[in-house]
Amino acid sequence: MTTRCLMLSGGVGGAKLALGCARLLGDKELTIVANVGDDFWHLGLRICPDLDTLMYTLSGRVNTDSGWGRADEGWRFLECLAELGGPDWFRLGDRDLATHVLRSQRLRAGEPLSRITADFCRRLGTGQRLLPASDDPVATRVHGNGELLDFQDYFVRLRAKPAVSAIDYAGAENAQPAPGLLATLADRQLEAIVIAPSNPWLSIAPILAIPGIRQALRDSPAPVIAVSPIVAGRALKGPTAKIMAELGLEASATAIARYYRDLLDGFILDAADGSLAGELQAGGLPVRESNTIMNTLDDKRRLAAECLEFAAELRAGRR
Ligand code: FO1
Repeated sequence: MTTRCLMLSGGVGGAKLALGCARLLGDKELTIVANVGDDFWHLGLRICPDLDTLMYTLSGRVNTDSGWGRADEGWRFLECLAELGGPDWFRLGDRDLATHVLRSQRLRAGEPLSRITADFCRRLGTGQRLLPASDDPVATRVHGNGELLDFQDYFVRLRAKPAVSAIDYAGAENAQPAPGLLATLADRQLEAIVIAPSNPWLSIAPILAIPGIRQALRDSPAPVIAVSPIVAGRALKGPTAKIMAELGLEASATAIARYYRDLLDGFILDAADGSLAGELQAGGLPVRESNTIMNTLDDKRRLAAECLEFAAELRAGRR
């Protein structure tokens, strides 16, 4: 299969579909745009979880149990940190630490995140193009329990327990899309844009909040397809369903499709939600049913292939 594809991704679910796509397509055909709203400074280090999850997943180095961090990890640094009274709630492994130390040093020396990421990917043997959504800082912040919480404080330290009343993306309004991103979206050879089954509010919205990206998605010659992260009212992973309820939304694939509606040319929902397809289609949104649970590499490849086939059908329908 040859298809030029761009994927918007955040977190573990996004990285799984990105791996499926990477296994189907040639390196040069796939661009993955990673959420940077989870990025933060911790212990003097710049941590970029979604970029690293993608980089480790695509290069075969990810810890497949947690879905983040490196496989075969050691925790001596964290043990010693705790011994000295340091913050050990965010688990930085010994191997993973090398990424954060070197990235932080290079950022401090003035190199842009996109260039550092491209260099790390090349050295780890990842041929796909992995782009941070922006080289500028964007910080997802959660308003919960009357407090304004930094994303990792909310997500990891407080285990996503506080009820969310609002979410903002600090810095997004002044951030520029990463170099080359808008040009890729405008490229007439781009054939598919896939919004991965990541959390729309925590992973995808910080990308869409960067001026120019939403419009470029709308104007792109390629069809935009989203894969629902909600199956039968539950999140594939993480607190998506909980957050939807807290924001006053029904936790359903329909609500996800409505959230992205102004961007979408097609929507993939799980076969378990097949009964919801009719209403969406009646509203003018082409829908495809699939098995969206990605446990094995075959699952990831199959779902990726369905996204690309669906995009091809939508392109053919436009001609
Ligand atoms: N997620 C956790 O739930 N607990 C952790 O201690 C943790 C550490 C961590 C270290 C490096 C890294 O790249 C990711 C890490 N994550 C951790 C995942 C991170 O919180 C991600 O932002 C989420 O998975 C959401 O995408």
